[in-house]
Amino acid sequence: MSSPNAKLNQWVQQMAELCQPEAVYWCDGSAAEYDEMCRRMVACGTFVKLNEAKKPHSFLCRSDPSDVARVEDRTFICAQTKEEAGPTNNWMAPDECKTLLQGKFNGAMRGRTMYVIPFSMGPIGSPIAHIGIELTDSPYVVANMHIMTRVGARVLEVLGPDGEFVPCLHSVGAPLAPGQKDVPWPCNTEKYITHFPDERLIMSYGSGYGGNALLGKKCFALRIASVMARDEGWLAEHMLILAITSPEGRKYHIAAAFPSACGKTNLAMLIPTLPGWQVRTIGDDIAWMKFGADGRLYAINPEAGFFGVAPGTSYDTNPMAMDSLQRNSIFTNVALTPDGDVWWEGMTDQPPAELIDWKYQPWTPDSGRLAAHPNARFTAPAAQCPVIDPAWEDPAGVPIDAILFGGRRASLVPLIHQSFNWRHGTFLGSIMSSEKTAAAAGKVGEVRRDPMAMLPFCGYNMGDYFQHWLNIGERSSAEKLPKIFYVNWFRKSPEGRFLWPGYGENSRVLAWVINRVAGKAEARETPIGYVPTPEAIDTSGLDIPADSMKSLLAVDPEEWRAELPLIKEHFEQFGERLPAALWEEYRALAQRLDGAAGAAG
Ligand code: O2Y
Ligand code: MN
Repeated sequence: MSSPNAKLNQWVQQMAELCQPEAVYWCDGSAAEYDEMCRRMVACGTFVKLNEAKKPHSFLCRSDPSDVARVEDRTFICAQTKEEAGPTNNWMAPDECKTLLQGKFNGAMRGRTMYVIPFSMGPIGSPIAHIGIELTDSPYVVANMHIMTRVGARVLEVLGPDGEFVPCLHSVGAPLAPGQKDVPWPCNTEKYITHFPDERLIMSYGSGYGGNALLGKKCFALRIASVMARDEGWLAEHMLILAITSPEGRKYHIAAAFPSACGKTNLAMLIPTLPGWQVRTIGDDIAWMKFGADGRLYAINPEAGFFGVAPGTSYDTNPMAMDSLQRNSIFTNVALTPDGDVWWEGMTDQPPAELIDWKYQPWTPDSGRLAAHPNARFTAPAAQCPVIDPAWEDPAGVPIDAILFGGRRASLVPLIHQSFNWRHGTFLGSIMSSEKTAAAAGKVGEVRRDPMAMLPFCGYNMGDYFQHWLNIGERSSAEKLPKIFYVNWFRKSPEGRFLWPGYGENSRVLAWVINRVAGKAEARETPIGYVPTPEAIDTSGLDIPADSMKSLLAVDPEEWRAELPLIKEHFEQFGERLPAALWEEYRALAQRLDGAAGAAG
């Protein structure tokens, strides 16, 4: 088979000549094709079919223990100059990288099939969506792309004879010699996850896992799409999208960016405890936002599934995620129960008495090691989420009313504050920070800046990215642009106790956000932005002492003044590329803090 698109056919042919697969197969996206991929993977030991009565039509997959997560140190932005990639990205000169990868991909697919996956990021044909073509030698990638994106013949129809697509070349880098027996998880010790922003091209070699291999996700939908968005005047962001309906029946939409370990998936699927409010999920990880004719920003979730972290997900923490993954799902690097179901740390209070762990070893609670890998994942169709919004596949997208930034800070940052305007909101996003948890590499409690949660995902210089955010704010009027907020669910008392209960109670904070958007909620002006008055957050039915509310919403000018040198140091890494407007915001904050300290003293 080939496509009606000559450029695509030529590229596939060239890549097949380079990679020398045994066969080339064009994916049609059908259920039969998905089943065939799974059948092949069961046959070669990559997949274990789970008990049909427990997890219908679902599979367990164990990766090679060396190939378990995104490899940021092997991820490169191959812009023309290092300056264009910026200080937060690894850079390789495009010609040097191409020459190197030419060598790696030469014969890389020998003995394997090259699968051609036409996929749409976003509802097929949506004006906000874009098309990619992934060439891969991994049936695991094909199966996961079936769930995570819209795959198949319809995509080629929309692409037509001269439509644009993002070429995504992927190989696990493990060619098979004639007669050589395959391993369940082929991969290479050398890995290259490379992006060519000028050509809008992705080449990934050596890993079969997650964001390294499912190239529609981080590589396309964030790194390459952020470059497209800069050039075309839209936003490609690492944000969940949710719909929230007020007791009066008005529907609003929120996009929110958080660094890892801040409960992003939980917020996307939140069950409000506040009576009368309803939350529905549109996306849990990525938002593409383009301006509508009315000057508002409209968002789509470019993905069709969830690639969620399994450990910690339970019927207590996220029942909607648990319901989403009960069937038609793939589980990677979790443990297997004796009755053919899956288990991971945090799923139940008591672990099962015995398991087969993610490395295929017998496991008991006394084993002294984890049964599931901390980055174990479930791949589940978004359509299976019981609270998926009816408009989640609307090709027109949903109008965004509010953008939330956030992070995990034990002190300093109040539960919620609102920016003075778009420019100040951009400043808040640019200084986003989070304290490391035990799950992250590095010292626990250390503050890491992660602007807009895009640090590993911005495909160009982040200084220019901030300027792009400022430019977006110039493209419409204040009343049509989303209002920008900053949230911190993780503030602690001096004794180290979380002050805010979190989970469903976060709906109380979302209600304040929406009431601010509607011009109905009280706030006081502080040096860092508008902070709710303690009464403005509905805590009825909650046992939160008034003192705790005061602490949650406190803004301590002295503490903030101590943060200024850290913000300055963060900004200085971008040199001349840091927009002057953000330095102005920095100085304005410093002045307001001086004023507040003066007034207090
Ligand atoms: O380890 C991986 O490859 C998965 S990374 C990932 C997956 C889903 C959502 N977000 C992320 C992320 O790293 O932000
Ligand atoms: Mn993510």
